[in-house]
Amino acid sequence: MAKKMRAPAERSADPAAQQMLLYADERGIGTAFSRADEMAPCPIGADGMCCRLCGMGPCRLTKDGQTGVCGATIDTIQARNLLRSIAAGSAAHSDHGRDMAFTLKAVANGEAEGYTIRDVAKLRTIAAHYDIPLDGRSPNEIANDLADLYIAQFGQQRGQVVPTRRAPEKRQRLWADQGVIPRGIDREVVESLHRTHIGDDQDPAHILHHAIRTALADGWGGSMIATDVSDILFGTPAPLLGQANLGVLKADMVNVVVHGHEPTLSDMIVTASQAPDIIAYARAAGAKGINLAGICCTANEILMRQGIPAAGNFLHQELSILTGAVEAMVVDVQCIMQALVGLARNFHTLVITTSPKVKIKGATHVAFDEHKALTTAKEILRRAIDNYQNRGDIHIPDVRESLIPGFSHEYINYMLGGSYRASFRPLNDAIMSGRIRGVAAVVGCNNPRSQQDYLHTTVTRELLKQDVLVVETGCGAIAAAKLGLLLGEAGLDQVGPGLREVCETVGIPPVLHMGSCVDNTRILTVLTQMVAEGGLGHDIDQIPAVGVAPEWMSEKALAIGAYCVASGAYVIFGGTSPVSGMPGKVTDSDLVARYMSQEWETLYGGKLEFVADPAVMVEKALAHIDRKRADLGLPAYAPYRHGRSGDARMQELAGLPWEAQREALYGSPRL
Ligand code: SF4
Ligand code: MSK
Repeated sequence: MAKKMRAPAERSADPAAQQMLLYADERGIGTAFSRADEMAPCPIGADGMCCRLCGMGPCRLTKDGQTGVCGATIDTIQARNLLRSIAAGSAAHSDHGRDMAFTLKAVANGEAEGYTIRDVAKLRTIAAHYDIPLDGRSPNEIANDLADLYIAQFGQQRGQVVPTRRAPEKRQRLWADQGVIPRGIDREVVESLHRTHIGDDQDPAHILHHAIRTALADGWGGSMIATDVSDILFGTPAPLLGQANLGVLKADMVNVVVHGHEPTLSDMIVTASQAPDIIAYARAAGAKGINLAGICCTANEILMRQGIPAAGNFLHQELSILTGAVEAMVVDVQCIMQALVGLARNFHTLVITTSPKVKIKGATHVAFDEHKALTTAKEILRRAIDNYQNRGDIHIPDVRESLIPGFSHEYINYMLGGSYRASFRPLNDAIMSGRIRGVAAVVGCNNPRSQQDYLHTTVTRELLKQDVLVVETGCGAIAAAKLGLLLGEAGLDQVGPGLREVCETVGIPPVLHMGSCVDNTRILTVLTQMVAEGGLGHDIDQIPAVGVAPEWMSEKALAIGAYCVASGAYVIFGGTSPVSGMPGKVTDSDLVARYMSQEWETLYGGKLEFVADPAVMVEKALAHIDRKRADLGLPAYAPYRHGRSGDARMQELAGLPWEAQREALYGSPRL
């Protein structure tokens, strides 16, 4: 039977992507979208019913009561597979955090060419959490101690990974009671691999218990370390104006796209691109200069700190090369498709790998070493400039959107109260009064098996209409940016009346871009600060909040989902469930899914569910928010009570006579 190939509009909701997919089809060039159409996912693997952990298998369990050759049951296999994925995701995030900590150590000791500590205030705040002495010490001395402490968290064998101490006290006690406080980041990941080896842990509940501990080692460990150190070295983000989508590429400049996750090299490429010798070199090659753009979470890192435009999210990596206008795609770690190399052969693009951990056959490798970062960054740019003369026809879609990224938790705190009374009080008050119904984090990847960006933006738009404040990270944030939801006023006509009042009063967009996927830890910090502010309970699970990852695809997403659950959040994933177990066909295969929904809620107050339909995602999210409001004794959501102040109200009144305005505002024509 012929495979159904989707039309461009079915593959992506993004008009720039649609143009490029049409162009790819015309030229007969494959992309992740066409490969997804051509290759149906294996239903047994997709539903988590395949085990390939030993040479007696692989075992495929597709009948009731069937076991693997070793006797493993379907629920054991699903729990083991899930734990392995969470371990891999945690390892990826946390190894990124480790590298950041080593860079901080090198900077503190004057061994990292071109880097400095840009945010001394954040360094001191973070160091103070751990009682590192501050008085009379230089930033480098403090940073050296913090780097040592953070590096030690990875190999630590006993005790408590230190960032977990920043969680609400009640949550820490709960973790201690459950025995899930991570001891050391590497230890939990290694134990995950040990437990899932043939013939080890075979009690699904016990396996999932360690999934929580491993995920906590990521969220309140490796990822939090990555975010902390990135802010200390490269600056804590604050709002600025940026642009997103393929239209940020420039026809008359050398286009260099940075892709991956770590800000270390990309930040230095930004610096190198502004060096007079590099600009002169580009001009000598006939270009007007160098134009940098980002893809995926590297894009988020340099967009929110330096305003470097984002060429797109995960599924834009191939599309940017298809423009023919990219001289070099420079990648570091995670979410980099091997297909880039083959695709680039159709054009002139150099694919340059830089991490000692990531090489791709056929790509150019320029090893990045933070001790001579500026030198490496300039070498990469010179190679890109040399490649400009090889450019052929170009096809850049004239599609780009403006956005305001950079809402770190520090900035949210500041924006709500100003320099002298920075506080989460106004946010808590707005939730308590019902102006803001609740908060949703709409985060995560793209997945070519669904229409790119559609689920992200549909869920976001629907929640905004229901007065839910939305925070976003990762590729979801770029999806919202590309479709124009991250620009203050531009998005306000799409939001409910109470949320609109708050956004107008504070001067914020209704969707806050909070960074890369590693920066989901910023959301944990915001939730912790909301608890500390008071009025919304004593722990994260009491806050009217949800997390949604509508287009997830990476193992990191599963780790994020699990640490959010362990922190008390209701998390909804879209797409397919890796533990669904062929519903209706194998009746004994839903134990793990039920455990993650029901038992995790009993144990941690959070739960993880997989929901394919965006309308149901929104319905479930709102039901959860309303239940949490009721549990707190807050007034039920009643949108008609709001929207009578702010800019909208002023515009309404502007057309009325003076006395009528006074009467409407103060109940009397005279004061
Ligand atoms: Fe099959 Fe058991 Fe080996 Fe898995 S561990 S492949 S279920 S024999
Ligand atoms: S890059 S993990 S596709 S968010 Fe962080 Fe995007 Fe998901 Fe990769």
